[in-house]
Amino acid sequence: AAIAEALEGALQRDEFTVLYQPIVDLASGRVVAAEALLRWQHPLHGAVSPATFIPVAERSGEIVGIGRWVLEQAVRQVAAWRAAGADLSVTVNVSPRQLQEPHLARDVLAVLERAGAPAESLVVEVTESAMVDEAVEVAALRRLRSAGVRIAIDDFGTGYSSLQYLTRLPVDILKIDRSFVAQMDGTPEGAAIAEAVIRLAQILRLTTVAEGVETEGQAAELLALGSERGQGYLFSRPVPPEQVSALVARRQ
Ligand code: G
Ligand code: G
Ligand code: NA
Ligand code: MN
Repeated sequence: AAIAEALEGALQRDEFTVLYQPIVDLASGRVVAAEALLRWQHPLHGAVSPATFIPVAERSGEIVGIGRWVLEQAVRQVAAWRAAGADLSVTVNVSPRQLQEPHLARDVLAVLERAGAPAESLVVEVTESAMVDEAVEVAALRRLRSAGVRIAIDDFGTGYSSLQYLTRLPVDILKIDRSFVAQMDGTPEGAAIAEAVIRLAQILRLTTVAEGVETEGQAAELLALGSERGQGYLFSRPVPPEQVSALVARRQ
């Protein structure tokens, strides 16, 4: 209840910021994208994790306004990176509540147009466990995708009906949940799930992003298994946008 009250007006009081976690091409080490991750600094509660406040904002409906703000920030940021010569895309987490907004796809495309960013520079990330799989949500994703926005399934493999989602949702990217990456230990058993997801993605012609990559060993094993992309503390924590530019410059 304290969180719900503190959330009211947090956007207007300018308490949110967006950090970006680089996503790298595992073969070359180059930064190819960045995931926008929301941060909330409350004057009394201090830093509150999105894992805590996003579910609250979902229930109150405030996620719609907050999510829209994140999207605008991220799209303007990717336009700025591209104008500065960095060929990056940006990934934005979108909650089911947002997908149920009647004009979401139209609004997203308007934001892209105003910022002068191509639809191809945006990836919308949805969490399978949170998807209600309602016709409305699937229709919103289809509209976005037909305009050129790519769709990623976050935390793939942790939901109760992952494989079913693949047949129903328009998808471009599977993000391998970090729990499966953490299990990789150089043995076939440890890598079994990551390997199975990568194979599945290859057959379906989807891109994989391995999350939570923390060691060189994991990065090498993922690359050997055929995962194109990785994200995790090995490469970078979530950082302010200037630091993403610095990482891009360093790896070129
Ligand atoms: O940034 P961190 O790893 O603490 O994120 C915790 C959780 O919050 C993750 O599941 C992440 O996807 C989610 N999250 C972070 N930023 C956003 C956002 O802008 N919108 C939504 N819906 N979820 C977010
Ligand atoms: O649910 P989602 O996958 O979007 O969660 C992203 C969260 O994972 C963020 O809170 C981010 O800070 C965290 N994260 C990002 N990289 C790593 C990593 O390499 N290891 C661990 N343990 N957490 C990570
Ligand atoms: Na995410
Ligand atoms: Mn994720």
